[in-house]
Amino acid sequence: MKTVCVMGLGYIGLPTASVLATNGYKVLGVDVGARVVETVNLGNIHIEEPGLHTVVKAAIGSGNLRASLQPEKADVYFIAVPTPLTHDKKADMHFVCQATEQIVPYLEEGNLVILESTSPPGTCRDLLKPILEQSGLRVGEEIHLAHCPERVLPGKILKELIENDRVIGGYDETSAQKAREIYASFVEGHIFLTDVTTAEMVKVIENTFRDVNIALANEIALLCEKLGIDFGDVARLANRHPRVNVHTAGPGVGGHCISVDPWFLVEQFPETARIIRLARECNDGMPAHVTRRILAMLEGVKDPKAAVLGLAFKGNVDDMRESPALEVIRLLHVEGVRVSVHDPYVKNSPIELEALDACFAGADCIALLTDHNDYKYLNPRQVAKQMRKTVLFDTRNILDHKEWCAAGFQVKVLGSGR
Ligand code: SAJ
Repeated sequence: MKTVCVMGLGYIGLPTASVLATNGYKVLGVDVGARVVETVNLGNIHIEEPGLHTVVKAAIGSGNLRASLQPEKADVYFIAVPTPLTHDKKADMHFVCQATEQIVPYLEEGNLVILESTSPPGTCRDLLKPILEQSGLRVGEEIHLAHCPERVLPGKILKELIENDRVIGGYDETSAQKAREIYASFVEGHIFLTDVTTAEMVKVIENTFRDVNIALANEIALLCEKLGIDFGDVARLANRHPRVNVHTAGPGVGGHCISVDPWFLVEQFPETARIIRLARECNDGMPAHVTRRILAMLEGVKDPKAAVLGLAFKGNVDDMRESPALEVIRLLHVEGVRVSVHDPYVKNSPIELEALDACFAGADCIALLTDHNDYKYLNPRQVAKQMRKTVLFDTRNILDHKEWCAAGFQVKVLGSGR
């Protein structure tokens, strides 16, 4: 098992392909984007992720990693393509199907196919197996199939790829054992073997668990606003209990995972997955709440302008997929507010981004929507000079509010009724 083909060179596929290549495997990375293939072949990266450029450069330099638009024969195939939602909140499996269909002509007896993409429980058994068997080879007999869901946190991908425990679901025992062999070459965490459907459910549940907990935090934040108290104090003090872990409230849940995966269960089991649906709706409602609070701050202002800090879905990453900031900006536009947006990380944004000075110039309020570290180093006195009205709305509760108050700002915090 020495040659590997990784389908998809995104946030998961590219780090996985590079780490495999630096661990002695001959790896071909396949992507549908010609620009992605070209960039990787030059040893460069098309996504922002700490440490990734160094590993890709080393992998390409060693000759063990190449990128191409087409797959080739290999011992092991990884499928690491997106599983987004359709507009009606159903799992869109067409990238997974396409990537699987693409490898069918190259399959040979003894090959192993590993699905890394987060997928609805039942995907390997009901969707992948029939496609793979178009090769004439039987899954579980002549070819092997496993699900090993990725678990890495954007911003810490390389560390977590190596250090996190992994769950491997095998279509059968041999598939699981073969998949373990390849992961054991670079994973330092524990590796747990189970069946494919359990592994699929484990992954979806991990993200659902987080979504439900964030929804609870957001609901508590709304209650605190009504009570005229501070969510930050409530969460900090409640978390002194040994079995309580209130999560962080914020403007909503973004990214390609947590805001997506719980819907897979709602789609499959609409009658049963009730808490899961409610949590999704609660988190999806946060941008509208944030917008209402911004509008209240701008009430009475003629031709108001809001300075939005952060477009990415969370701090210190360039990823704006499903970012709550996008929805807040859209809603503010609908209400006739002029919006000026800054983000130090995001590239190729469909929304025009501005430099900090242009963003603050003549603004009537600042809405901090993403917890990028850069924003902690802003000088509130300098910022105040540029603005028309000095109001700050910190939806992530990350700034030094005393300092901003001292610079003349009226400071509002999400989850605080004070
Ligand atoms: N967020 C909150 N409050 C919190 C935690 C997060 O509002 O207490 C928000 C963030 O601002 C962000 C969103 O939730 O908008 C999601 O961010 P995240 O850091 O929780 O997670 P992701 O989407 O970057 O990565 C998650 C991780 N899953 C879990 O922690 C269970 C990661 O391990 C997965 O590999 C990844 O999803 C994935 O690809 O599935």
